[in-house]
Amino acid sequence: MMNLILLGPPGAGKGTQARRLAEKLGIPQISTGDLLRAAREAKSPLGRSAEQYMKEGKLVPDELVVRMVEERLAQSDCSRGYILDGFPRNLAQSRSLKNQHRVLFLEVGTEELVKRLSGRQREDDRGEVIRKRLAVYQEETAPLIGFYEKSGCLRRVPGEGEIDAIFARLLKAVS
Ligand code: B4P
Repeated sequence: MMNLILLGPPGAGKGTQARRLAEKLGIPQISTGDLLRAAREAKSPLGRSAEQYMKEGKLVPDELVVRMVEERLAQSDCSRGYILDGFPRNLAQSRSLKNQHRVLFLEVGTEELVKRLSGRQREDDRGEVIRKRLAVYQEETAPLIGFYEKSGCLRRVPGEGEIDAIFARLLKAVS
């Protein structure tokens, strides 16, 4: 059973690489960003609650995201493992995970992140929202690096360069 966490700043390529890893390893990709965007499109109660936070580049409240992830992980396709993409994003979320995980940290410099996000057309990829998301990452998500490093389950993977080359590094890190 392979339970993976893809950790990294906004725009690090978590989604891009998680999709490839999921296909290669035959386990589902669970992207909290994608699940929240789908809930928003469906105008479900969760989607309505999440909308304003996402628009402003803030984290959606933990209780909503944790419940959403718990429900997703309880589905049968996760029994052989899964890839968490964008979760956990703070220590409280990480404490909600019961299983052992291997953590892959995609390292990308700020300049490159801003370039990538500015080139995308998503609603939350506008100048001041990008800055907010990067600040939230530094404050809330970056402490997870030390947390997982101390427990010995984190591998650092350089996330700049060709998508194929980064994918090969990730595969090596999990093999
Ligand atoms: P996410 O959907 O997780 O957005 P992200 O961190 O920006 O994306 P990612 O790192 O996956 O980047 P991608 O591969 O797309 O979150 C969006 C929002 O949802 C958050 O701000 C928050 O409000 C909410 N949310 C999500 N999870 C939450 C949680 N757990 N708790 C609370 N709130 C939560 O790549 C970015 C771009 O770079 C793409 O255009 C891609 O094509 C490009 N790219 C990728 N790799 C590249 C490479 N090697 N070279 C050049 N470009 C590359």
